[in-house]
Amino acid sequence: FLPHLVAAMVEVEETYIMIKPDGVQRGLVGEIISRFEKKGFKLTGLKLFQCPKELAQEHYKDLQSKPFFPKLIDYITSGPVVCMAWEGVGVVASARKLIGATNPLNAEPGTIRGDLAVQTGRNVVHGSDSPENGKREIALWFKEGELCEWAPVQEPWLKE
Ligand code: IDP
Ligand code: MG
Repeated sequence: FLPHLVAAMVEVEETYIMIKPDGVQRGLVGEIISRFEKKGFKLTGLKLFQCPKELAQEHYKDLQSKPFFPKLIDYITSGPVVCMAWEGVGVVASARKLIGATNPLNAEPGTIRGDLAVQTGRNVVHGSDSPENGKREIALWFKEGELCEWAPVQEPWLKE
């Protein structure tokens, strides 16, 4: 592949990142946001939010048959969460790498879960698992007018 053809194949994606109630209660909000900021992705939405049960159930509907589902819904609605939308080329997979494995004991050091958590049921952060789910989840958690389109001044220093 010629470099310009490869560049044309990479697409700007959106991902939904959420700091779960344990991350908020433990004072990890700044730490977690800074990892995505420092990486160079673009923040397009941010709010502190007390999630209603119905929204948590809709967000995690693919897991509704799992035995841990009721506890998961209790956990996600147990206190405020920080909802974020992030944008960038390859942001979905890259954010999952920054977050680390679902079970924090299996998450590599250097990842958010690897550095900051010990249990699957208290793994401090969520990240969308595909570009399609990124779009779906951002539409689920944010209302119209809550997202910002903007051009970070650092962009020429991140992208050649
Ligand atoms: P992910 O958050 O890494 O994408 P998923 O398998 O999509 O992992 O599960 C969603 C969330 O459900 C997890 O982040 C975790 O909070 C919770 N969860 C998953 N598996 C278990 C479990 O076996 N026990 C308790 N909670 C679980
Ligand atoms: Mg998942």
